[in-house]
Amino acid sequence: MQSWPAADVPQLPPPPVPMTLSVHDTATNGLVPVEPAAGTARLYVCGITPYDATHLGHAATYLTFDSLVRVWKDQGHEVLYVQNVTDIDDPLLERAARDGVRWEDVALRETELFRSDMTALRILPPTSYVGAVEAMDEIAQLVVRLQELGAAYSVDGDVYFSVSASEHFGAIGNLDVETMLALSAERGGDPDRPGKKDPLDCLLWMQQRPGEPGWESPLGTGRPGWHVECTAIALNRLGSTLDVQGGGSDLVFPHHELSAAEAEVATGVWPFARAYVHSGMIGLDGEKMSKSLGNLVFVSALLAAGTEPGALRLALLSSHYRGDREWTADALTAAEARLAAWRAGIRRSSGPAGPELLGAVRNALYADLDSPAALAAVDAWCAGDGDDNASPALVAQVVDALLGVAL
Ligand code: 5CA
Ligand code: ZN
Repeated sequence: MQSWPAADVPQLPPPPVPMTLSVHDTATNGLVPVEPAAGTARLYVCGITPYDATHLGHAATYLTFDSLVRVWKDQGHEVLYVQNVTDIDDPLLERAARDGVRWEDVALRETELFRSDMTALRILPPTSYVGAVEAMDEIAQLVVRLQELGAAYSVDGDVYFSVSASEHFGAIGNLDVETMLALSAERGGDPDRPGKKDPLDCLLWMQQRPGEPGWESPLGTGRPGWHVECTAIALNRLGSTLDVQGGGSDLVFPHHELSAAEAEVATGVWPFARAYVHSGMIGLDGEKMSKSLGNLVFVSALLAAGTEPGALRLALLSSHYRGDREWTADALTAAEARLAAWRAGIRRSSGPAGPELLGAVRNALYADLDSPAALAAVDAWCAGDGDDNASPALVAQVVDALLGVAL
C-alpha cells in the first residue's frame, strides 16, 4: 500500500556525548533503554481500521511514534517502520451496510483521508504501509504454521489460537484472568463462544459468512482474525524481534498480548518486542474518543476550519503521551499562542545559547519522550535574552527536527 510523503527532517549537530533513549515498557512497567542492534531501529505501530479516520485520538497516538522516530533519527539510526491498515474487519462491513456502500470504498476513502491528515500533520511515514487485504496470503501462511505447531484448533470450521501454547501469555498486560475476560469481550474477542478450549483463545481464521467477503486459502475461504494480521505483517518485515511495538493503550490487551503470544509460538523467540510502548487515550467530555461512542473530533475538520497543523501538534504535545488526556478547545488556543510566541522568538537577531536549548530538548525527549518538558525548554528560550546570534536559526531547526513544527 502506498505510504505518505515524508517531511524533511533537518540534521542537527550531534550531542557532545552519545545519549541513550529510554521509553516506558508496558510489560515491565518501567523505563527501558532502547538500543537498536546495528544502528537500525525496528518499529511496528498498529495502524487504523479505516472506517472513520482521522480523529484526534489517532493523531495523538501516531504523533507519539513520530516523536520516537525523530529521536532515533537524531541518534543517527536508520528506522525500519511498519504500520498496517486493518482494511477488512467487522466494523468496516457494519459501516458499509449502514451507509449502503461497498466496504472496499469505505476503506479506500478513509485510508486516503488518513494519509492526507498524516501528511498535513508532518507525521513521518512508515517505511512499509501494509493492508490486511494485500497481506492475506502471508497471514494465512502464519495460521498454517501455527496449526502445524499444534497451537491451533478448529471450532465449527473456524481456526483458533490456543493461548496455552505460549509460555509467556499474559506477560505484557500483567492482568488477572477476570480483567482479561472482560477486555476480550469488550474489544472484539468472543470469550463465551462454545467449543473453545480456553475462553481467551482468539480467532486466527474465520470461514466466510454469507454476504461477507472471503479469501481462498489452505484454511478454506475466509478472512483472518485481528491479532494474527499484525503478527504476520510484523514478522515478515521486521524479523522475530522488534525494538518497539506501539499503539494506543486500548491495544495492550488483547491485541498486543495475543500478537506477541502468536509470534512467540511461531518463532520460538521471546520477547517479540523489546519494549511495548502505549499512548494514553484522548477523551472528550470525560469519555474516550472513539468511533463506537461517536464523540469524535476530526483532524480534517479542524484543518478545514483553519487550524494550523503546527498548533495541533503543539496542543497534543503539551501533555505527556502516556497519560489519558482530555481534548479541549483551550488547549488549542494555548498552542496557537505558543506557536506565535515561538515564531516571534526565532525572528529575533539573537537569543539565549542555542546548544543549551538543544541539549534541554534532547534531555526531555530522550527520557520517555517528555514533550511537555521539551516545550517548556523552548518557551524558556523564547522568554530569555542572550547574545547568541546563531541561536534563532538553530532553535527553528531543533523545533522542526525534534518536534516536527515548521516555524
Ligand atoms: N487497526 C487496529 C490496530 S491493528 C486499530 O486499533 N485501529 S483503530 O483505528 O481503532 O485505532 C488506530 C490507533 O489509534 C490504535 O493505536 C489505537 O490505540 C489508537 N486510538 C484509537 N482511539 C484512540 C484515542 N481515543 N486516543 C488515543 N489513541 C487512540
Ligand atoms: Zn495491530
